[in-house]
Amino acid sequence: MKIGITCYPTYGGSGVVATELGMELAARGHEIHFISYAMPTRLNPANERIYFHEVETTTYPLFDHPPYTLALAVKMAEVAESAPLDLLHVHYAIPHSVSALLAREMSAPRRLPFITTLHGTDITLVGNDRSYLPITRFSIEQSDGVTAISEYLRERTVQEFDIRRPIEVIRNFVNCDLYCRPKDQSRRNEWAPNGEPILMHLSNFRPVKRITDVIEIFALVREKMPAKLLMIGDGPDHGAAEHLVKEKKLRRDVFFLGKQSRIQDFLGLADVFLLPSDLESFGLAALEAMACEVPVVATNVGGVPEVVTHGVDGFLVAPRDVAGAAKYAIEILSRADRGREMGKQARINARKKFCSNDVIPLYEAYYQRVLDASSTAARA
Ligand code: GMT
Repeated sequence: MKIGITCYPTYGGSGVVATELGMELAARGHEIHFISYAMPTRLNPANERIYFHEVETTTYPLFDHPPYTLALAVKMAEVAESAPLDLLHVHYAIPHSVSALLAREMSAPRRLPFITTLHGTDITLVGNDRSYLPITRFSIEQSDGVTAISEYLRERTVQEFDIRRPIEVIRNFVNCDLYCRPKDQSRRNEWAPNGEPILMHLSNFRPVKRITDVIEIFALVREKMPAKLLMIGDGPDHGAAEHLVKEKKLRRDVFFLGKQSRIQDFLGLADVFLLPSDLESFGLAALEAMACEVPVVATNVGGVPEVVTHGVDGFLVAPRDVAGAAKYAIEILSRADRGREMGKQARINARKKFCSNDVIPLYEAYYQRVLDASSTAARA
């Protein structure tokens, strides 16, 4: 198939999923055309079946904000014609789904079905905002196919947007060949030269991620034992987190590593992964950590319980329960094996339920169903 994929190219879960999906599909022989305003962070365009089409917005003195949604729609229609594409797959409803809808209409009578994958705040925060809700609902209803990355997100979309059309749950995935624990752990010495346990967090440091809670949790762990914390990513709450680190006199123990493109090189060095978000419709970072045999301490919110099983491959606490999260992190790190058994179980569960080898064929089958339905509708 020839598939156009649109996503946010920035450091965020939906862009990561879209990029990994495109690369997995290309490896399986499909031709993938990424259409966005910048190259997605994790995209390796070396693969000969991967193309990147940059959307450029023209400014004009009349515009305070260049109309990206329209420029994207035009680029989608152009690529669809020249490639030519079989379908478009957009990640994160706003505004990608609206652009795809325009591109489909512009491409008529040529068929250009589009699939919208819902990821999280496109439904739970932004899409829910009164100014966006009607158009988000409209573009979901108008999509030729809609998928959600967890059962939680599917249910929430149906309830809050009163969606009548079916939404397919295709969960996020991880490539367990790439994401695994390195046998050689010597790189830990860079941050933990005396064999201290390493706690880790990875996100885009937005308020919903509660990264100051990560620091608070670590501070409580640090009161009980020597330990180090690696913070991967960047975003609006970085400053607040650094400030807290100084206030708590933890500067020697907390390392901000910034945005990393090969996070698989870091995750497998951790002993515990912390994800204390106020909301996660899935929690991709937790899954990637699990594949690297890292037990997760996370909040019991949204789709996280579909990923982490409390007491088996990690622990779940109520949102903002910093003391509870610290207690579980200490419990894991105080075990004789420092949580290795739980980490191994985490990888087993990640492979069993979320392996890319099993999930990518679900997308392929779904694409085929949407294409079949679209050609049947065209014949009718
Ligand atoms: O909603 C967001 O935070 C944005 C989105 C993204 O683009 O980064 O993240 C969501 O999608 C991820 C990938 O499917 C999920 O793993 C995250 O749980 C989800 N984030 C939230 O629901 C807060």
